[in-house]
Amino acid sequence: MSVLETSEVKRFALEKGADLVGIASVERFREYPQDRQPEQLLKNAKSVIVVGVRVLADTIKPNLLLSALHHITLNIFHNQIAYEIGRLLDDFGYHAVVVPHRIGNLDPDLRSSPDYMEIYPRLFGISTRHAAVEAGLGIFGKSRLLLTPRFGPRQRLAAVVTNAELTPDRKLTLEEAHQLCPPHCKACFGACPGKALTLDGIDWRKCNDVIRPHNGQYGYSACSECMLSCPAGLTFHKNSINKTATRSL
Ligand code: B12
Ligand code: SF4
Ligand code: SF4
Repeated sequence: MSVLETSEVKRFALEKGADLVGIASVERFREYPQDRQPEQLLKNAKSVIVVGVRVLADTIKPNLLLSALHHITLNIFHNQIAYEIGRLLDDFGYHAVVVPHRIGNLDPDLRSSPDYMEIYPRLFGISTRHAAVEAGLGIFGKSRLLLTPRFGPRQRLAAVVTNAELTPDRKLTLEEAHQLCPPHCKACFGACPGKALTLDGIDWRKCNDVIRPHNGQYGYSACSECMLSCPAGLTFHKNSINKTATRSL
């Protein structure tokens, strides 16, 4: 098996269109619930590669249909980038499990079931937001979205779990986390139409009550107020942190 360098994987992901790429070692998931560890997807997993593609805020603003279609477009795009990375790993003789995001709607009965919030996330094996934090791409905002220095919460994510031993990225520090989501900020709380966001975290059921009807009406979860209202990432400039994993300006 020929060796695939970490820098080559990253360059490949950026060339395929990723705006963000980061790498976590599986050791970083040791404290996670057993069923949320990468080994659940690939027994001899060593690394998790996370890719992000930017949300264009102006496109999700005008109405819910444009917003839903934009989110679907990004899901297709990051799924394809993750698949391409899986193919590259396969060419080099490694194993790869691609963790994409859904394009179509799920069964509406499942979506309305009281167990939906427990069943649905588990279908994906790992949480790509958590993986992105472990891969040094950003932090959890009070909105529970991934915030990155360049895009704030305005990106969507896919991941690849692999047995290739890649060099993990540095995680963001607490100080960097406070810069991104300052303790005094609560902008997303007031913007959320479902009143789902508080200092206690997010009430997923309240959020789902807002976005569930969008799936039937517009083809996808369309509400994005927590993304639009967040000031993080709006003042990013070239010399900001973590730029090596970011598509060049
Ligand atoms: C399920 C899901 C939802 C559910 C939420 C239900 C839920 N319980 O998570 C619903 C439908 C409500 C939802 C809503 C939205 N979602 Co969504 N969703 C997902 C999905 C598929 C899985 C998330 C997941 O695993 N949740 C389960 C767990 C991890 O949730 P948790 O509360 O964070 O974790 C708890 C426990 O599991 C445990 N735990 C978990 N890990 C660990 C680790 C340790 C160490 C410990 C001790 C404990 C622990 O502790 C936590 C606290 O109780 C991801 C894609 C993916 N594969 O990851 C997208 C994803 C998170 N969604 C996304 C988006 C954008 C949205 C929406 C804006 C809707 C839209 N227009 O697309 C809203 C935003 C809501 C918000 N403010 O976060 C993006 C987020 C991008 C970003 N910048 O962060 C993702 C990553 C999809 C993507 N393609 O990019 N989503
Ligand atoms: S997607 Fe909408 S309802 Fe859900 S947390 Fe964000 S702003 Fe609130
Ligand atoms: S709007 Fe403010 S509180 Fe909410 S995630 Fe963004 S920076 Fe944090």
